[in-house]
Amino acid sequence: MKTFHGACPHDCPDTCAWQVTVDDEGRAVKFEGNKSHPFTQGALCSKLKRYPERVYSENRILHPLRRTGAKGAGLFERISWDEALDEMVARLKQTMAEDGPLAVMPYNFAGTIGMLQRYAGEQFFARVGATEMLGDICGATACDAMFSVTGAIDQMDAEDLERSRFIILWGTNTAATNVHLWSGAITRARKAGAIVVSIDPIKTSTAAHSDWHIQLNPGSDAALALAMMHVIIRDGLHDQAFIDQHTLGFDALAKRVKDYPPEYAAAITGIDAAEIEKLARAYATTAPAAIRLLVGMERYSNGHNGVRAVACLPGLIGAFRQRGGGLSSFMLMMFFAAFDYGVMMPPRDAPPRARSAHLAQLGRTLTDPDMDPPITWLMVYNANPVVTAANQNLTIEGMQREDLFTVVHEQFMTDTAKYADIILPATTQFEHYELMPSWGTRYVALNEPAIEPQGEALANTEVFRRLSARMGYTDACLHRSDEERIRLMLASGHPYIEGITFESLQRDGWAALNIGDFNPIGEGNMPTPSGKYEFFSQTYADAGHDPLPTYEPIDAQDFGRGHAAPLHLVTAKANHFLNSEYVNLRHRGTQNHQPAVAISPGDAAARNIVDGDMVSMFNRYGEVHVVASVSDMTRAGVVYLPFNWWRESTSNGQSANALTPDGLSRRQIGSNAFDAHVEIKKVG
Ligand SMILES: Nc1nc2c(c(=O)[nH]1)N[C@H]1C(S)=C(S)[C@@H](COP(=O)(O)OP(=O)(O)OC[C@H]3O[C@@H](n4cnc5c(=O)[nH]c(N)nc54)[C@H](O)[C@@H]3O)O[C@H]1N2
Ligand SMILES: Nc1nc2c(c(=O)[nH]1)N[C@H]1C(S)=C(S)[C@@H](COP(=O)(O)OP(=O)(O)OC[C@H]3O[C@@H](n4cnc5c(=O)[nH]c(N)nc54)[C@H](O)[C@@H]3O)O[C@H]1N2
Ligand code: SF4
Ligand SMILES: [Mo]
Repeated sequence: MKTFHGACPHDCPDTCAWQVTVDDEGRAVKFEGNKSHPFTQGALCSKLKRYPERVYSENRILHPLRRTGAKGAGLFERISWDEALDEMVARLKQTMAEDGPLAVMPYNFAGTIGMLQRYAGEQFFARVGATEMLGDICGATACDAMFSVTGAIDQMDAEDLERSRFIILWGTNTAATNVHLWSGAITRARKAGAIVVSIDPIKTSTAAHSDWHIQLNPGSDAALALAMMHVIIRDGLHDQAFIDQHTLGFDALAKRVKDYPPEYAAAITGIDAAEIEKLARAYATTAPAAIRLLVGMERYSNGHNGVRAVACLPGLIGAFRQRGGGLSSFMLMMFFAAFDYGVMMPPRDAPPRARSAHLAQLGRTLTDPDMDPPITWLMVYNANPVVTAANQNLTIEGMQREDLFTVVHEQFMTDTAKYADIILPATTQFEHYELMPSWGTRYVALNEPAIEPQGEALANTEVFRRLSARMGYTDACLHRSDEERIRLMLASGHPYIEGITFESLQRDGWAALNIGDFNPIGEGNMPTPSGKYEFFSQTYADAGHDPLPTYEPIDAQDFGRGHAAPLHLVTAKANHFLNSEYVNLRHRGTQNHQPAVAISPGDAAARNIVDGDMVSMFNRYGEVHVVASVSDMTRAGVVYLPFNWWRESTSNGQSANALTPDGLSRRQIGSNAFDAHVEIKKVG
């Protein structure tokens, strides 16, 4: 028996550390959370408790495969790694020679957020000179908006929420998406008397278990925040000393918020003016007060406005002065600072990429007639865009192109893998090395391979080493071993990781970054252009946006059938799945076995829909057939369908992203705008 340290690879803020015990035959026989890890304390979430089932699933892809049927039909034959790599490289060379390297594109996202496997292909595709995938479908808009106000993304250690006495979970479903923060710091704060408020159009498990649920209209957060600022300034509840010393643009902000009396915001948000007043006063008079936000709010064409307005609130009341007060969100930058990410990134002197495409718009990129050259060689890894990218039907139209050669590196036969010409088998976290940063905690973890790769599975890093060798690329950075890369990333010399070595991580499994009493902007010195907390942003003004926080309505959707679609669709995460992962591993009876759309009793009655009816949700982008769940989970005019489900889960083979447009936030840099409206009718 031997025990190995590891950590969860998923795009989840908790980054739990674990231990795997392997028997003499090399099989993982015991799997548990690492009890010494301060954030996880040995408890894995319900999804990950079943990770060994994922590793040993009979549905794993264990050998390279070549397509034998139509694209999407899921018919494949087994081939060898040599055949697979030869074919990929022959096609790659041909594409580069005939159409140029820009016809080549990677699509890589959040299947693992480890530093090795996530960034494994960056240097290779830079060497090819491929079209670059830019943007993000997770957090870019929110980060940009917070940045424009405070100059920082990491502004509070999430664990300091324990010290808060008023916690607003603003568009984040903490109990489901950030389970250890909920069961840890937030629960401890509540025991000490903290009030927890959830601001969410959906009565999520978080909202249902909070002290106060503000169930506003989707995309109306900026109006709510501006009205709160109206009340705070009107009633003199702002922190004038903090404002005078540390902020920029207060007078302009005070003038702006005069336009947002609570009555006006009530009409936009659907929240009573009296409730807005009460919220504003409670927030401004209970210290320390913290706002926590992740991605819920950013998902609209006006998402940047929402996050920007919300990010102004803590500056107005000087919430950062005290630990436990301020704005808690992604803790990203400390990791980028601490580790030498250059080990995984293209060399600084690499020629600039001549073309980029937005990650959130795969379908558009693959079908755009103006793409010259069009993408004809695509490699998808760490991602399942047929399920997770907006405008599913357009993604499929693109993936179906006969002149497109597609490679998918996967653990399972996903909806995306079915469109591949070649499928490569990928290892799981039990089978490869990984250095796991965390975007929700101060902890880093080492993941050691505990078992041999299953079947012929290979790690992402190994695939790119082999591709590099076959392409004749001799650059040293393309051929480093995983262990060598981890050691180099740890050799940055940054004070955050002083004393953290490969050996110390091997011994303990995890380490805390040396960030001390983390309160980087509590004493001012905001890393903004002005050095102040910017209620007024010249950066926004220069980019043609309103420099002050403002509310703009989200895009009305051209419904394409002669009338405006009346129902707003929210597509967020589901408790039992991690993005599209685990949907294929669900057990009957142990979790939601089929997708359901949550609809309010009034909206259902108006359409003659009763609970349990099979309904069609539709708009100009697609149509999804699911069961209706009539409840008070959503307010009138809003429906909710988790985005995680695969196509096979619905009776007509389309899932939530068949209904989402592939627009971007009006800020242009940043994430998707899922401004989606639908109509619903009974089927059958
Ligand atoms: N169980 C589980 N955990 C996960 C994931 C998962 O799939 N499942 N995914 C992981 C990933 S990749 C991420 S990025 C994080 C994200 O973590 P969260 O940001 O917490 O996740 P979401 O569920 O996308 O969105 C949060 C909430 O925003 C609400 N919301 C939607 N529109 C609005 C709006 O206009 N205003 C407001 N105020 N709220 C709105 C949604 O109803 C939802 O409850 O979770 C991670 N953790
Ligand atoms: N409508 C709507 N759409 C959304 C969202 C939403 O809230 N609403 N949320 C968005 C968000 S926040 C995110 S982060 C994205 C996530 O979108 P994706 O990045 O596509 O995430 P996953 O669904 O987790 O798919 C990752 C795939 O990578 C595979 N994988 C895991 N580990 C490895 C590995 O080591 N190597 C290889 N080669 N493959 C591996 C998994 O088997 C899985 O199929 O979805 C976004 N899409
Ligand atoms: S998905 Fe999140 S909560 Fe679950 S084990 Fe992984 S890091 Fe922990
Ligand atoms: Mo995400």
